Amino acid sequence: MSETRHGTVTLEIEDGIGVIRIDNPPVNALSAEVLIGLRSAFDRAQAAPEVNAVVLTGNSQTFVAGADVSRLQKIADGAPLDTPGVPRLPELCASIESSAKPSVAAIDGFALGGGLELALACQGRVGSTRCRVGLPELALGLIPGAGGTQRLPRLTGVEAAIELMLSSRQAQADEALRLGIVDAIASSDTLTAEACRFARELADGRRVRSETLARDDRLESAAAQSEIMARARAGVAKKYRNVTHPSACLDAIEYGLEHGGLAGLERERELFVAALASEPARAMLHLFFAERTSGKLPDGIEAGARARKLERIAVIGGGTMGSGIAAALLDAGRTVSLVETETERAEGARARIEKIFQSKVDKGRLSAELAGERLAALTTLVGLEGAATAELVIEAASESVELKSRLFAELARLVPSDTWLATNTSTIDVTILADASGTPERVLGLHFFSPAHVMKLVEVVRTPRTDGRAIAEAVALIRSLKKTAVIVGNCPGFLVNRIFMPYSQLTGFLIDRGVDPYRIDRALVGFGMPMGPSRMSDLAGLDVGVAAGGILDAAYPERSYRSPLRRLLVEAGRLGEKTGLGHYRHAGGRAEEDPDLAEFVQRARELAGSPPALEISEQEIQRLLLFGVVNEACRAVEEGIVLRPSDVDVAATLGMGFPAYRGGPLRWADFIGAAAVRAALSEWRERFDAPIFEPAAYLTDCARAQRPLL
Ligand code: 3H9
Repeated sequence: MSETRHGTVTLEIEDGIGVIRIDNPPVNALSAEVLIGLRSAFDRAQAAPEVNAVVLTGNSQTFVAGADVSRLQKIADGAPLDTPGVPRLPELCASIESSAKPSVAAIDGFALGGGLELALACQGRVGSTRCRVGLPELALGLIPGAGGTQRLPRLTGVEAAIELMLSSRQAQADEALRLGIVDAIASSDTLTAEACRFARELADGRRVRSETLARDDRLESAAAQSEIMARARAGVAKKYRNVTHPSACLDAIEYGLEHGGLAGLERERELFVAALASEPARAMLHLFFAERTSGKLPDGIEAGARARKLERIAVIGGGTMGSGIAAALLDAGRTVSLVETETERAEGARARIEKIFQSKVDKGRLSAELAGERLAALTTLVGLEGAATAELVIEAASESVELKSRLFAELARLVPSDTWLATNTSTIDVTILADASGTPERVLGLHFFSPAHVMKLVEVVRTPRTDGRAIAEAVALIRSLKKTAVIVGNCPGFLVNRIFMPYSQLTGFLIDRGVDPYRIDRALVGFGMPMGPSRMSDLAGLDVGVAAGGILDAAYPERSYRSPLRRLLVEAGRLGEKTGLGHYRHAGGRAEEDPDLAEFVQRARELAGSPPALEISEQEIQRLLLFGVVNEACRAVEEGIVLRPSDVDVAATLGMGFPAYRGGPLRWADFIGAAAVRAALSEWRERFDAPIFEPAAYLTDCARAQRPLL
């Protein structure tokens, strides 16, 4: 056996096979060094007379997770597309595909994006039972750029390829085999040997060699293809707003079907380069790293060896939130005791949790067997004693300071001294509960968003006295639930509710100035929010919103604005979806505009002192509301509520549905420019004589120094 090293890539030659192994932790991304190493190892294998075929593989963790995203981010921000001396991935794929000696990819772990594209260019693919393959480029605002749009459809058929690319999802081994992405499956232990056998069979003609790009055996008929494309285009037009990369992906696929794979590769390249230079790609690449940074612990907190894996967790209160939290914990294999005040309520909570699991089974996301196992780890009981052996207690009782304070005092006496006590409050000052417990170092906030088993964001709230280990262990727990933790300081509204406070206040501000609430909603949906502010208020419940708004107004009185509208609606019993009437009329899951709302709006305007009506464009509506969010986010940054500005963007996209293709409030504001945002706020501050528009110091500093907010 001979071995040569090419940076992070090695070439081992044994029994006629050249095994090229990529080892670039953590995820084997295709960095410049890997690309150079691959080119050099591949050329050497092709040139070596003793090599008959090549096996391309990764390390024990992963095959290749794709192009180096940090490099893509630099290009998106203006760096040159190519680096002298570094091979381009599409060209590397082309030479693998057309080389005289066949190549087989041995895929263990992830083959994503450019990683899968490398494998698709090989003449065969063997996956391990733990392989996961996918083309997630669309989730980064891109399209596959190294042949994915051409080669994948030729292996799986157009329909399956489109579904995989548009969803950005990963397929596991059995599905990859069924779809034709891999030709065979082996265990991780035997993977390389199996791939070598496969490669030998190709080399000596026992297996027919076929280039992916030349294949058409899996492609649907021309008529079926045009039907599939038309359906996909209609779906894309319906689902995506303000972005063009999903339809660019379809363009590349269609071009290749019409003009052949080689022409398709060229078209793909042009569209990939255009997507990479676009604002959505810059925004989504920013979020990719922001999300991975958000759970990083602040200086002074050791994440290391002492962090326990929290296994036994008690949830106090089995309402919608408590049940959702319990379901998320059970789903990640934790043991949960759910504590209620009465047997009937405990049974209600169990039924809610069972329903969540049943729906996963019905949708095919979980086997009935595993759902049964997960539910077997749930105990529902009456009385706080049920929390006595927990390592973490998450309190999700009703939003009452008295009730929660009493619970924290009792829990602190009951549970072992190293049990953390977390509250899921969204409005109560965590230090009050910390003081009530008598052991403030054990107390933190874990603010899940509703529905808790679905929403990805959890705000981990630390008070000045929370033990760093509590934060470290809670963050590790949240990550294990496949959720994203953002560590925030304790303040009214924490992060998301606080920065979106002006969003709802300024909606009222515009309504009081004669702007139609439905028009405001449409403008914000046009911007990319999942729903407008009035529709959202109906969903959350107007009574809940008025109560929470009251707390925030009291906490930040110097810059608060409240229209009387929501209070009037609550007084009339119009509480939103739950009563069938709010800003909208709700029936059968649909929300319809209600002509009767005009009367309430009229009264609200009178109560607000009948301010003059405002002429305002759709873009100004969006900016007025969302610059308010940016401004409050700047305050959160300057007060140290977040550890880093990019945490704001992560929280706003995951917690409020701020469109990812705009990168979050601060990235979006940076696209516009801090100075322009500040100038608009100052102008409104003066024109309306309204303190709610007063620019934050951080915004002013960045604007003056011509510095980005991020
Ligand atoms: C592409 O391929 C374009 C081509 O079509 C065309 C090219 C011409 N690059 O997520 P984790 C880092 S587009 C650089 O926490 P996990 C990540 O930042 C690409 N770095 O791990 C983190 O660093 P740190 C298409 C990357 O186990 C560390 O690795 N591919 C990359 O939860 C661990 O990451 C994708 O979109 C990368 N490609 O999940 C796949 N990937 O420790 C992107 C990760 O310093 N990656 N890092 O914070 C993933 O989806 C997940 O990382 C993966 C592992 C599922 C692989």
